[in-house]
Amino acid sequence: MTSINCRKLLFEMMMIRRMEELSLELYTKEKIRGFLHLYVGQEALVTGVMSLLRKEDNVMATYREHAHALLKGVPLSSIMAEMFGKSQGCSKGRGGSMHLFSKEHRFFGGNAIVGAGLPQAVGLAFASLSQNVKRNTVVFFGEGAVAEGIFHESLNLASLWNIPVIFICENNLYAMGTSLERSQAQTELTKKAQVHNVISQAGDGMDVFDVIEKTRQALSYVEEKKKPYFLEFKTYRFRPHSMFDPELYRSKKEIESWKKSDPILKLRVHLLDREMITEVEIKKMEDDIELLMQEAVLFADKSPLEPVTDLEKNLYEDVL
Ligand SMILES: Cc1ncc(C[n+]2csc(CCOP(=O)(O)OP(=O)(O)O)c2C)c(N)n1
Repeated sequence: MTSINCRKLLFEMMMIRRMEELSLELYTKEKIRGFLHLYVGQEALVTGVMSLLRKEDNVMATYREHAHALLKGVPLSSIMAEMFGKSQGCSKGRGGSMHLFSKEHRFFGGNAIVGAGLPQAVGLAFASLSQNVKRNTVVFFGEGAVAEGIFHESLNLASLWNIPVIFICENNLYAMGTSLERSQAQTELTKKAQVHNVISQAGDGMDVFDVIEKTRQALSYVEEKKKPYFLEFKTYRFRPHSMFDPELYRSKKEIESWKKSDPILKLRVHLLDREMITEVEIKKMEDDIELLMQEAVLFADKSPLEPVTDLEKNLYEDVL
């Protein structure tokens, strides 16, 4: 693990956590409206994967995607402005929290439709192949999407046509209020990929080092064999599904027990124990993050709303 920049990982995970908690605060102040899904608890997953991706790679995610956009390089200020519904948002204020998008950063959404990113990722990877452009395509989705037909259609086609996509299932155990066991007869999700002859592996999404290790293996396989790969990372969201969720489907005890595996806490302890960082340095990181957050909020606040006369603009765009 020598080549891993652990301090950067910690900084990014702490930044995601703060961005999400701040978004919640801004939601209660009615600065952010509409839907809002937080990634609190799942930070190690996206951070580990994205630490291995390059600028030119394609990434797609779900509506729980603020962190994915951020680590793909979309500026925090334009993410915040998007959540505020402002014209300087990365989707020009038209998408909100669930529809972050940036062609420039090759972050292709953000999508409210469960499973919608999968076939689009297959298409993007196919386009890269056809254009002979060397880039990876990675799509993140929840275990809820694995129950859908579109999951099977996407994996089947990618396998049949040798399309190199990395499918990453963020298995946080619940699709809204429905647990995996209540909705799926086969809960070993890697088996669902295997029926399409897609090589698959499961990992610990609460452990950033395990995520990196498994993703590294997936990347080298996909790059060498030009075939798809399925990764399932088990994780847990510490917050409700969205802003409207009384959480009747899980107990406080269960949530508290998962919090013992808090990925940020784990990484902090790992680094402190090995004297790879000090408490003072961590505090400095927190202060730096706070500054970045305040700057982004200021930017979003000042950003104008789109004038109504622009309503017919930007309906179509050439993304490739
Ligand atoms: C095609 C479709 N069906 C149903 C919904 C309603 N819905 C929104 S979120 C969600 C749960 C999805 O859970 P999962 O895929 O596990 O992702 P998570 O929210 O846990 O990250 C559902 C069913 C939807 N948005 N799209």
